[in-house]
Amino acid sequence: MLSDHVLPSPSAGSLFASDALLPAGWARDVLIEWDAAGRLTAVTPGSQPASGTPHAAGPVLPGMPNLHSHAFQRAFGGLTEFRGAAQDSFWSWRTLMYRFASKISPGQLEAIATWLYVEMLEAGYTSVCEFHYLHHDADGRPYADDAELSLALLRAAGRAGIGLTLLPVLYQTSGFGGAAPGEGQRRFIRSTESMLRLLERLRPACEAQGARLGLAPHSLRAVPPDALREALAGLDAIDPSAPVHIHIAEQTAEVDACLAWSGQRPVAWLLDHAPVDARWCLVHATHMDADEYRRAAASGAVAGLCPTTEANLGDGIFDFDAWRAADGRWGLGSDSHACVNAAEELMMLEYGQRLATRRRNVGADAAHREVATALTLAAVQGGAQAAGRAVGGLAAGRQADFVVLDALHVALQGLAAPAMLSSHVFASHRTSALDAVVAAGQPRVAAARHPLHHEASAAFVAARSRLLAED
Ligand code: NGQ
Ligand code: ZN
Repeated sequence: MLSDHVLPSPSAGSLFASDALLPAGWARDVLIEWDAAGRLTAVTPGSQPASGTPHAAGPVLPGMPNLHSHAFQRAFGGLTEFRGAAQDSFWSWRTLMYRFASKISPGQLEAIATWLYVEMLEAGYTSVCEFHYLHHDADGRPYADDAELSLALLRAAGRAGIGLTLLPVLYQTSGFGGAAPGEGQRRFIRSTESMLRLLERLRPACEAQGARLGLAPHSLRAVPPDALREALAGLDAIDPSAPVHIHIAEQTAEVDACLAWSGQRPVAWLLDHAPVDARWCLVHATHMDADEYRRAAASGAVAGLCPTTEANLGDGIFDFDAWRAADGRWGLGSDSHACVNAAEELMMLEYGQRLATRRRNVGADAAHREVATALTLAAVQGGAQAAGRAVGGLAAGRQADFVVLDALHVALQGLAAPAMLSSHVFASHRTSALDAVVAAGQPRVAAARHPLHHEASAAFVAARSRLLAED
């Protein structure tokens, strides 16, 4: 078990940064101030450094919201990178993942998630949307407390000190047209009614922790149309602005199956049958036609891009040019946690686009010439929208979530601030150039380490060893 690590008690604070990345771009001599609730009260460029105000060790960036996580999958990272079938695929990976998921106990989930959230903070993420579908025990029976595993995730986020959007997942079928769920899916299954009861049960616990509660219909494969409608109506009765996330069009086989079932592609079907708007996060949305790119962007929904997982699983490449031409919003998720590092996701996103288009600096835009700057600002904004929390960057009224780069790191030293961020993303080891991470105004990571680093990593390793020994 983990010891009782006590997070610092909330207090107001301030920081002077020679350079800070504000929503409109880089600014000089910025005084950042927040209150005891962890909210920014003022962000003032052109300030004088006052004595007594701490100075940042390098450029200050907005903390990155991670918009898509399946925490338990962190423990089997690296364990599917071998040839199983003659042709391994997303679907053969999923079979291995289900086998692993079938064994995890509540204590193991908590240990895995606590370490994962520590890793996230150490790698520049200050909040996370947890797309949580492991609901029941290994036999598919509800725990004595039906919210057991959801509460384990809430505790893990609370102990690590990362902001949370908890998205309990509705999962009912194994394919389009109401196909019965398989053996490997029994821990995921809930009636719509049981989901709405779970949301009611979780609401006060989330509120107490400053976490946001939303709902995640797993996919159109897993949630039939009637259940989707009823669940959304039930969610609206609880919180009409709660976030809604769904996996969609990640694999071409899903597109083909949806066409066979309905005559429509998944994103087109969803846009025609659900009230998709700015509350929604379309996770992956990899395979859309030109019309779907235009319509999905116009809906105001966020595209939840998970570049390293999409590469790891062989999903395909999102058409970033088409999405941006339509003014689409987007953010980043670490999903299966093959990689847990905000800067590395940015790098992978940009490199995927370079490989596909044979161009460079695809992510730069008219307002920001530096790719890393442009991508960071857009991903923070889209991530905040998907999270349904005020975590959209360094501005008064938002949460004090930020990252301080280490200006003395070899890859950064002597460079101008925008080039430091570029080097952090494209030319450093990407965690080594981080000095400090602050979430909700509280220092979570100092000198690149979270206080729970050793304890939580040891508990993670022990949990993984036990899981593998049961194989
Ligand atoms: C998941 N993961 O729910 O963990 C999915 C796989 C599925 C990703 N799509 C399962 N990356 O989509 O059926
Ligand atoms: Zn996912």
